Amino acid sequence: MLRVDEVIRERLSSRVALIDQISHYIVNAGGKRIRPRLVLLCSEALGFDGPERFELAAVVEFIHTATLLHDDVVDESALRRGRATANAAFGNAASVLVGDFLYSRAFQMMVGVNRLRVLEVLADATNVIAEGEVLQLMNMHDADLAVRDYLQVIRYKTAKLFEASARLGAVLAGADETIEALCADYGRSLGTAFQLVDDLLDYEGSSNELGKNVGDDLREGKPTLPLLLAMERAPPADRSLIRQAIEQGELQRLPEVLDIVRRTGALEATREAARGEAEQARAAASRLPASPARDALIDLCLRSVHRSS
Ligand code: GRG
Repeated sequence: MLRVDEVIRERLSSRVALIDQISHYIVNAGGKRIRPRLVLLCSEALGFDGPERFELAAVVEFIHTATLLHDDVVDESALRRGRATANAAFGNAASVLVGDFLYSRAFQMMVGVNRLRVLEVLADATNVIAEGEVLQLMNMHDADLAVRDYLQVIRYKTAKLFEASARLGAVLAGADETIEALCADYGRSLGTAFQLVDDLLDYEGSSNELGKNVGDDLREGKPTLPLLLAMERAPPADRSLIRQAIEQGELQRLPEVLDIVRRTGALEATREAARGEAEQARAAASRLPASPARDALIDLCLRSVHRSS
């Protein structure tokens, strides 16, 4: 991971001062670097130790960071990784454009790896991520959203990059189709668990620990699983309060919404759904050849469910 950080820093450079400033601003704020970890662990679990793994690990982190820059503009978010978002600090236009820089730099780097399958995996993944964001936009303020439609959004917008990261480890190692599919299944389930917990933490976490503002999803009228489950379980008066909060994106009612979400057990049920996905990820990883890297992949399943940031 230290080498991945070096590659990230080397490849961030640009002749354009504002690009350097903003890209370093967001990358220096840290981030958990989970997606690059998946590239390294899957390739290592399958016996690959070439330098391309560091390059592709940096590629997926660049794509992730580009999506965050764009997402914070779309969501009008003010806090990310414990500091002002790039849009709050530098404005929307600069954030979108530096996101474009990171995204296109990622494609320059993956072309350098010179493997058509790598390009195919990442071109498909980024396209699906964008579809996920547009689907989510269409679902905004929809209090009648079906749980399966919510799940489709999170598989597209978040799990797809986890899936691609794990799959790339297998592609680099020249693994057969079955092993590649196992890695992809692992990444998809882990990413789904990860986003379920992300949505849970928006109601349960603390802004300090999370590094982003709690209640952002409600402010936007985003119908996530904690709200959908609370509506299924709540008595009619509470149900219409949540419906109104989703339809109008009301943050003033956050304390009441939080109370209902907690009382109905919707948070625990969301964590249970995450646990189910993490268990599927664990089952996929446990079919890979035994190694310390495989054990680390399994360990990530537990951590994804119990994380607080
Ligand atoms: C540029 C391909 C492209 C698409 C733009 C805006 C957009 C379309 C996609 C946004 C997708 C998105 C932000 C999904 C949420 C993913 C998520 C859970 C982010 C938080 O990830 P962490 O917790 O963040 O890994 P850190 O800060 O740890 O890196």
